[in-house]
Amino acid sequence: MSETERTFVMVKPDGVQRGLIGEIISRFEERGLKLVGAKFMQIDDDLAAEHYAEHEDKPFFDDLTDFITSGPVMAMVLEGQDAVAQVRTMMGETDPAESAPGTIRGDFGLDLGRNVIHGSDTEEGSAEREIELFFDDDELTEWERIDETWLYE
Ligand code: D4T
Repeated sequence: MSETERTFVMVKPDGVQRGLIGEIISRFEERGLKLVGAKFMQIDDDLAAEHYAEHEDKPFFDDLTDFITSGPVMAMVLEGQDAVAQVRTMMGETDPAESAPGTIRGDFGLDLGRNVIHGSDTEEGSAEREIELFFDDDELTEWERIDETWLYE
């Protein structure tokens, strides 16, 4: 069943450097997803290791953490109906080369190690864990978009 939920999304350092923050947020806003938290920040080594803990033993772990700490990121929390899965669909595949045109990675990326955006995966608890990792409760705002009655039946 469809339900309102929150997901963690981050424009990675390559997306920030390439001036894609506005374009990416626009896509989510236009789709109807509601921004409830946002933070322009630099990830330190500890946060990178924690965020990517599941990849700790992978050969690409060091490159991944070097990359994610290499420049500022735009971290945000989006809310909406099935927000986690909808954002994943809008992002495309992990590898931009395999992502369909029309998706964020399919439109703005070519290389697996520079895939522009992160969004929580659909595994139970992933989004909550990542939101807590990046945001304090008082950094998230509950509000109603004026178009909500036109977005949802
Ligand atoms: P993120 O977490 O960045 O949104 O990506 P995904 O959720 O789509 O994919 P992931 O966790 O499997 O990979 C995390 C991150 O690692 C990079 N990566 C991945 C890489 O550099 N080489 C690889 O072989 C893989 C599998 C890309 C995304």
